[in-house]
Amino acid sequence: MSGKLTLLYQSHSPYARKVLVCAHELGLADRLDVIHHETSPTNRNDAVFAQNPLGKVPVLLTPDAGALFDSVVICDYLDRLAGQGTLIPREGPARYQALRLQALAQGLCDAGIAVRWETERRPEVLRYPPLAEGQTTKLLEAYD
Ligand SMILES: N[C@@H](CCC(=O)N[C@@H](CS)C(=O)NCC(=O)O)C(=O)O
Repeated sequence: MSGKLTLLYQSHSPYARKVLVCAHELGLADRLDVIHHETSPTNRNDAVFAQNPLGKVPVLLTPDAGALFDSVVICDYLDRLAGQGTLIPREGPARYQALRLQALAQGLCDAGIAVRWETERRPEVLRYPPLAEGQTTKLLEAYD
């Protein structure tokens, strides 16, 4: 499949970075137009919402499959585009090992962002320290 691929991206998004690493690992990075978009639940980005009703990046605009989100779907698309099942094996236990690792990475991203909201982004009076501690525990367990 040829044609342009546009990645709606945010440099501080671990999910968007994961997609870019995936593209580099698969030798597809040259095919991507990477466009930075600031977006957050408290900073609506209409251009992102136009492609993803969740208002989140990453989104990959493809010629054959429309606007793809989220990062798990995009990585699967890129892996198939590269042709070999290089990062996500097609069959057997190796497939589930890769998907489990990806789920762990997703969970690390989710917990990391939750910690950041509870420690930096949310106004101090609205923070709930036990939530930050619980999410930090998940990070530590997952990295171990
Ligand atoms: N599960 C999604 C998570 C994407 C996500 O949460 N992206 C954040 C940036 S780190 C975002 O765009 N947030 C904007 C919002 O929640 O409104 C994925 O794997 O792509």
